[in-house]
Amino acid sequence: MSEEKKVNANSYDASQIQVLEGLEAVRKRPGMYIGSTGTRGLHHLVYEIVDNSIDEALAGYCKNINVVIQEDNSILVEDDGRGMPVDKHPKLNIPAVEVIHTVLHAGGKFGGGGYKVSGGLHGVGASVVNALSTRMEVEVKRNGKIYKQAYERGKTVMPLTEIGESSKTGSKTIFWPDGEIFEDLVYDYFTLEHRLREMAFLTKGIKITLIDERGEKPKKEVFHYEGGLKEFVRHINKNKDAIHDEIIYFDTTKNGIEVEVAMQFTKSYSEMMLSYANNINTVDGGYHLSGLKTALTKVINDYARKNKNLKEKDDNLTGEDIREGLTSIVSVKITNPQFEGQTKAKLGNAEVKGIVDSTAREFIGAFLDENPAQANIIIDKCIKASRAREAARKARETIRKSNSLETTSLPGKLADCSEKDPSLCEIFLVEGDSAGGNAKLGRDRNRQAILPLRGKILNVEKSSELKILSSDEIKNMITAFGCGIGDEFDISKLRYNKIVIMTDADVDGSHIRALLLTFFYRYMTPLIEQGHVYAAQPPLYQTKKQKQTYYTYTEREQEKLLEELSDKPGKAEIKRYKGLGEMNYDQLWETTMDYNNRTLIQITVEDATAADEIFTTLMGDKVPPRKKFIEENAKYARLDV
Ligand code: 0RA
Repeated sequence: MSEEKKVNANSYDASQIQVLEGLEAVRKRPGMYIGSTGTRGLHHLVYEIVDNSIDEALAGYCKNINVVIQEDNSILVEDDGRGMPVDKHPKLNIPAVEVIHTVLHAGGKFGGGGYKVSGGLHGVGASVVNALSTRMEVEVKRNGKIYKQAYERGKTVMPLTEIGESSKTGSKTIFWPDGEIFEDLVYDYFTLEHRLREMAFLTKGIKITLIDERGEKPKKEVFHYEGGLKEFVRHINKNKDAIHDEIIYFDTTKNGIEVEVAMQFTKSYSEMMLSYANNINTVDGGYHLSGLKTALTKVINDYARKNKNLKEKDDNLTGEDIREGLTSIVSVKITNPQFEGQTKAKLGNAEVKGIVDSTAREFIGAFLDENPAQANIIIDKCIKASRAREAARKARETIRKSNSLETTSLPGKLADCSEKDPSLCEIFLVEGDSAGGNAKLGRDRNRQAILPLRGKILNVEKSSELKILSSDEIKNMITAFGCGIGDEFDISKLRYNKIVIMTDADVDGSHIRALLLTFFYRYMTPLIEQGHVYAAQPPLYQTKKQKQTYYTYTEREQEKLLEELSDKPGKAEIKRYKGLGEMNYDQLWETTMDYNNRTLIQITVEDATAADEIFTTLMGDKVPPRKKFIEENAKYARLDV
């Protein structure tokens, strides 16, 4: 046995065995560490590694991070930080870089200094990524040298070795996710692009380069924002109409807590408030977000009173009135973040509220005082929103009264089902009267209701609540579902367990679907959150050969089918469906509605930013981006949400 192996053998003491057991635990229950073994978990591996480089940037040592999706779907992450430490860990007697990659929860235990502010949803570190990869290679440039180490499924297979010299410093990691763990090993460029861009917005000045080496033409994008959140708000608002030019912005530190805020008001009717704690998107908000809301409501009302936009007799503007059309982002960095709630996506540090509140009051107040013209435009919008909300409240009241007066007043166009237990019922929202007619004939009358929708439904992104409430198509849906709308929405009254959107598999169909989803997302949020909304998948092709009929739902399925059928004699008759209306009622039932054969896609709101981005790209005030989006995405058979 070589000298080196002996040393390794000696260090295989109790603590080493614990190490291996630790990583074994990760492989046994990967979901506990990275959330899932699906696509999300697969992408999470990248964020874990990039987070470590972001930490090095936050500590002030790293300016550039490169992320490469390599041809074989392995991932390379490289930074120009100090390089991971290579000195021996005093107790474990192995190099620090090896500890980082083989000991669970070793992150941040070395060297002291600086605090770990970054971190993915789980913040589990490089050792978990290592455990879930068939192979991982790490290179460190430090002390004038280049070191390398390699691991397989978490176990060290190459001791730390000097492989060259360099005057630079930095760290490079390559990993190959394990097919025994993950259901799918293919990385999605747009998912990585989205998260890396977000990370760059949140880390002012960092330059993150994403390269995709798969495919014939390598793709490359650089995310570099000196303006931080200010540029993030501009990015989100690029397809909205802002009502003032300058973005309200500040970045300050108080009591060791860094607070960065950016906001801009737009003509949109919805609000978009993002919040982050240590670069983690706190989708359920928390004390940073409530601090900002409190400050904003107070500052705007104070200003409106001081400037007599609000008279003495007038009520204060509500937070909702003020936030209509607002895009805002708050990001805090704190030493001991407490993440609460079921999804650990709510910031629970109470001390943050007062700090965000006081800093935001000071800065937003100063902005209004220094920019009276912009301030007036903003206050004016808030007052208009307040009046519109009052009018909408009255309209809602009228709808509610008319509903309760005649409880049987279901819309005339609705073909309801006979079953009374909502958990067994479904409603199909069908594009067009002819497809609606076929769906009525083909359905299971007992459990399936049909509501035909005529043409385009109202674009809720561009319409006031009052206008929305006076649209017939929308009123029909509200009455059919039975839950009301907006703040008064009551999911316990839902009359159907599944709401199935059934549109043509073309651009118009996906537009109508997007309009419906926008409406549900804005006004009936729990419907989507609780998974009641589905999209039907009508077939793209019907293929007949030798008296057999086949239906396929994607281009790829059709290609496969034709390949399989090519062995058989005879000619295949192929029909491409342009719309639901081309199918007979029995075909519609068989391919799209029959519980046993159909595929329904459940709609979830996985990422509010991405959804809003798509909704506003599709629905926003400016037309050209929308056209471009539809053209780019029309070729994908999948849902564009
Ligand atoms: C010096 C000391 C510490 C970490 C690093 C450098 C470092 C780690 C990584 C991970 C990816 N890139 C990196 N670049 C530098 C230890 C700091 C601590 O544990 O608090």
